[in-house]
Amino acid sequence: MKRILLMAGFLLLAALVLMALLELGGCEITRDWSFTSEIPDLGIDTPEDAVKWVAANIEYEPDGIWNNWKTPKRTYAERRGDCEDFTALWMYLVETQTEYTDTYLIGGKGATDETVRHAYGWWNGMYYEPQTGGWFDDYSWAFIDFLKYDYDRVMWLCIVKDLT
Ligand SMILES: [Ca+2]
Ligand SMILES: [Ca+2]
Repeated sequence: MKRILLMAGFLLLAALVLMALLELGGCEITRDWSFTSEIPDLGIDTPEDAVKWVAANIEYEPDGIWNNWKTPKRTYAERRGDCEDFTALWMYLVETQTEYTDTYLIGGKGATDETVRHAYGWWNGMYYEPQTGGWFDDYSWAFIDFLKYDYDRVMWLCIVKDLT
């Protein structure tokens, strides 16, 4: 009898472990590994179209404790994110829906307050602010650049840092 109970206990434990693994697997499956575009054609032809589209359609939502880099498809699907998510989506739309490439994400510090950290876009000598839909040839009145990541790096960061 004791043996049977022990066996039943082991089976139950194994089942729970298996369910936990499947559950984790389920989370993995919902993540965006492929980057093949499921975002429909949004009628975007230029980086300016893309920045206007993102500003008009994505709502600002701050990250929690972690700085979570969402994949562009997820930001698109949820219609919300914060600065790096806005910028990654802008880059993705430019790179996949226009004839233009070589977009960058810029990390900036506040021009008057260095503790402020912000992400925005850059392409061909122009700064793009996807939270407001504007673009400028000089953004130093607001932010001082401190890092510049290319498209591949940003898409990779969106995979490894999309943790929720
Ligand atoms: Ca963030
Ligand atoms: Ca984020």
